Amino acid sequence: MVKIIGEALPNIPFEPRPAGMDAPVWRHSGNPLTKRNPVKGVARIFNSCVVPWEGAFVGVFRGEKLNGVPELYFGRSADGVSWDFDDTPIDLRDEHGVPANPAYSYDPRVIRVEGVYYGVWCTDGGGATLGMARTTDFKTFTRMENPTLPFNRNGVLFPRRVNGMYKLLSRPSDSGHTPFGDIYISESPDLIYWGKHRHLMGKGAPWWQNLKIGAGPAPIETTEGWLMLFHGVTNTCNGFVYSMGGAILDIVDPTKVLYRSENFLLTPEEEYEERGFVPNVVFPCAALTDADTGRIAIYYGAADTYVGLALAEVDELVRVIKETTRL
Ligand code: BMA
Repeated sequence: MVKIIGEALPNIPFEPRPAGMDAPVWRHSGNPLTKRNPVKGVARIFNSCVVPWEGAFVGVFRGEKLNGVPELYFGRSADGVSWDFDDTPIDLRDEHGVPANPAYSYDPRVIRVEGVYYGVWCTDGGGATLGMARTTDFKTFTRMENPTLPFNRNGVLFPRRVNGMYKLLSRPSDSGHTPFGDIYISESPDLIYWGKHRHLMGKGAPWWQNLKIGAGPAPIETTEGWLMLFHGVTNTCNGFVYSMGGAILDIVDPTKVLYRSENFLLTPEEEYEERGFVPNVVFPCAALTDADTGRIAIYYGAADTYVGLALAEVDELVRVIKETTRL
């Protein structure tokens, strides 16, 4: 039986798999969790990140304003399903309290490492690159050094140091809609200086991920290794299609990919995933886990318009990834 190594989260938002369905990942009945125009001045909220906080949940959300520019908005929820959002973007400050708000911000990933919550997101650094900030109270957010040069996206920190080093997944890209992309892994002793960059995983042969891939939620520590959910993209005559896949990385040396699912685990099938600002997108960014039950709740962006919630159980998810592995 595969187990999650981590904390219990008895109030994880979860529903059992619908009767008659055999896929390893299913959707929450409350989907989509957000509607269009969710906040005054914000047209769409999607590709967002949720963490447990003081018995409830908070999140950092990608909010696309009426001028089309994305910014990060703070949200809170008692149950992880119904959300209240601030109506102004998060105000980032530097170490001296001076405003440090970039021109745009999107696709945040937030994870707690040793008691501090770190956010990594895509932002302007003279071109699209990764930004990083930290908070311990979700009231003040301190901007840190950008961990990468342009062009880079899909930055994801591991939830703990491995062999004493912080680990970061990223996806070098270009200044546009990037018709290529593999996942890399880097390490740092201090979250400032990054090195030992390694190619982790290339785009896959199976067609759903044959254009590019990018990391999703922070890797989940399990008894079989790091469970890494990611997005894979294919191109069609009508544009890109984004699906979710899964891989398992070695727990001691996460530069080693042990297993990788040949098949997608989630692909656009519901109307809110197939129709929206960008059709045919499921884009996972966060996962809540309950170590006691093995339950996993995956927050994903749907059609660049809504927040969706997908559910899974670790034992079955890892079994399916292993059984369908094609490296
Ligand atoms: C990617 C990113 C994501 C977005 C996706 C689909 O390149 O920009 O934010 O969800 O495209 O449009």
